[in-house]
Amino acid sequence: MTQRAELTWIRRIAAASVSLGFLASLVSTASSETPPEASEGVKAVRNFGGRSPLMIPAAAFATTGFTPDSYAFNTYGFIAGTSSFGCLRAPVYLPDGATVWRLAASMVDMSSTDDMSLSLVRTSNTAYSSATEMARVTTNGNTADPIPNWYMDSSVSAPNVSYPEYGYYVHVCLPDYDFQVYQVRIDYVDDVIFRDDFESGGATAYASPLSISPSDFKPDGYQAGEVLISPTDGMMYGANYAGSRFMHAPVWLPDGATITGVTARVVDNDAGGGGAANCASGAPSEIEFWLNRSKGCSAASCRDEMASASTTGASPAIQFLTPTTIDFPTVDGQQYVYFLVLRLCGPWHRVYGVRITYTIP
Ligand SMILES: [Ca+2]
Ligand SMILES: [Ca+2]
Repeated sequence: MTQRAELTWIRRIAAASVSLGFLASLVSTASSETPPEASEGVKAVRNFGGRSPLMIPAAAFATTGFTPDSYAFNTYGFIAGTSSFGCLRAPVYLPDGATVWRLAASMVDMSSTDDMSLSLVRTSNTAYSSATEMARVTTNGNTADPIPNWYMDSSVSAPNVSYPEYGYYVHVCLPDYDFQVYQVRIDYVDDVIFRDDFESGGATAYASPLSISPSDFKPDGYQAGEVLISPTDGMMYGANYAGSRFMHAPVWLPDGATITGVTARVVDNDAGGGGAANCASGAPSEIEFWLNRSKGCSAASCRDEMASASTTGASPAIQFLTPTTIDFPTVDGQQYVYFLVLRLCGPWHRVYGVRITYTIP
């Protein structure tokens, strides 16, 4: 977009905002006269795990945009602070009508001078600048080793989940490299299960396959901009012919489901060895991805690699990368979070999406 075009858009937005107040009043009037059906919210909630608790993987967090280099994602499944202070958010998808009764987070605090807070926040979709902190957990650690602890808050304000009036997210600021976040757990009571035929697999929100688009993937904050998403077809690719870049994405599956397959649709036309059109010499010239699960603890036994696959050679054709085996295929949503890690480097490493098929008991 040219500078002139940008200015035109800014003027249009400014002009439009004058009438937004009027529009907002129309919207709020309309929504109060025509309450949405309860099922509408449920169908919109793709990331709902199926039953309490909702487990949010660290891979779901993204920078708020201020100081994006303030965090790094560790493939063991946690986010760690860096020397820069910065804040992260992750969306929270709960079933419509649920009542939240506890927020918990598995976090590391190795600082004697600082603590870290993580909040569950409700934001209004109709009122300007209206956010409510529903619950908050604060670390009080000062440990020499990065051992995560569970912090919990059972006094929840505004606990009733309501769509489309509100949206929900968790927010955390990492002061520095003494802090880590492993996973977030939200416990709730819900009557949705009994009215949306979840058990028979009939609910739209749970239909297999789970399709994970490139937009679900995030880089470590300090590598922001080194993997890009094409605005025309949504494909993800390396921005330059540098070394390995790791992307991560949360995987939301219903508790109790059995994973039957995982496939990434990719192009690998990078022959390696450096040169004008290949990733840096010494960098792996193959796309590789892993499906992992982790618990909110730091021991090696807390993380399992479930499946992985890698390209070979170079070809401009789209190929389907499908691991031959899947370990721990039964989704244990009571303990584990699930996430994908994907390695790519240059512009000839392209990812079009990942698809996970599963069955519901
Ligand atoms: Ca502390
Ligand atoms: Ca290759």
